[in-house]
Amino acid sequence: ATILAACMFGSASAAELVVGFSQIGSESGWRAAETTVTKQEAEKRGVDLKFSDAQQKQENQIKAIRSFVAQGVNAIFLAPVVETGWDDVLKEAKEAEIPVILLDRTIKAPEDLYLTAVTSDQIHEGKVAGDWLVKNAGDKKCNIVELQGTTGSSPAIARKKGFEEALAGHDNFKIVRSQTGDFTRAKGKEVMESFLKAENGGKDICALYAHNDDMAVGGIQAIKEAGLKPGKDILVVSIDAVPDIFQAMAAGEANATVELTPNMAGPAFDVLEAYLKDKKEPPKWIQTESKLYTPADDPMKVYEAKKGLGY
Ligand code: GYE
Repeated sequence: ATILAACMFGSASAAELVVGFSQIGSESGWRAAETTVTKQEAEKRGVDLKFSDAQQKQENQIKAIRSFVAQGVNAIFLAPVVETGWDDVLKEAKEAEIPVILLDRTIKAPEDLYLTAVTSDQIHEGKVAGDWLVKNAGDKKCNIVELQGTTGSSPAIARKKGFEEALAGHDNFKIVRSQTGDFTRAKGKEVMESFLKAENGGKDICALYAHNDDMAVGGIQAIKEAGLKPGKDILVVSIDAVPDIFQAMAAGEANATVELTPNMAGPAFDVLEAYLKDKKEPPKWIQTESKLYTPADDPMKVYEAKKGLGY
């Protein structure tokens, strides 16, 4: 019977789930880990994962989704690069009765166009980062420079908002420069160089807030090249908790990060399997944890532990 089934259904077994995954790209260490973990989770569960890398372009993601619909996949995972512009293509998936699960970023679209979203609370992440700074930078005047994530993406919008909420009412803190570094190390470094130049070689900057660790690592490099000490002359706070930021912490060059799990796929597959089996509707939002790490948390130990987790 096994052989017969194999003949009838090709190489995949009859029960095998086919899931299309439209990934943004590989702009950050965190995202590369998310891709690795998603592939591992699929393999562990016997899911046939069709992977598509959009090279940061929404139009490529829209094409990928259309192709998944044409192939008749059982479900689609979408990590949406920006918040808006998804309605039409998601309606097409809905008409084809293919459930869509959002991974790590949210969108502005009617809720019935996707099954659920597995994400962190990105406003909260920004708030945690800002609270850390307010508590630890003292009462002196503190000029902050901000490296934003990809323009129009939910984490860039929300992490900015949450951070500003934390600063509200603390008048000694001021964001003096804020620009996108597109979540990449190279762009983070480049933009930080321009911030340093504009702010008296960096002497007028008290802290760097980066929407992800990769940009912080690029920023740290720029600070060092400007002859200042990151982590001391300029405090560095960011988000993701990738291994490299723990190395920077161990070297005294980074001060705080907020953890984001790269395992969005695990919970996504769990609810998808339950939905396809019993039509069990998941909640619209599956929230992952956001934990603050500082140099007090034995950064080299965390670094070692992280490396097994898709990094
Ligand atoms: O923090 C960043 C990435 O969408 C929340 O995207 C995610 C962000 C993550 O490239 O590193």
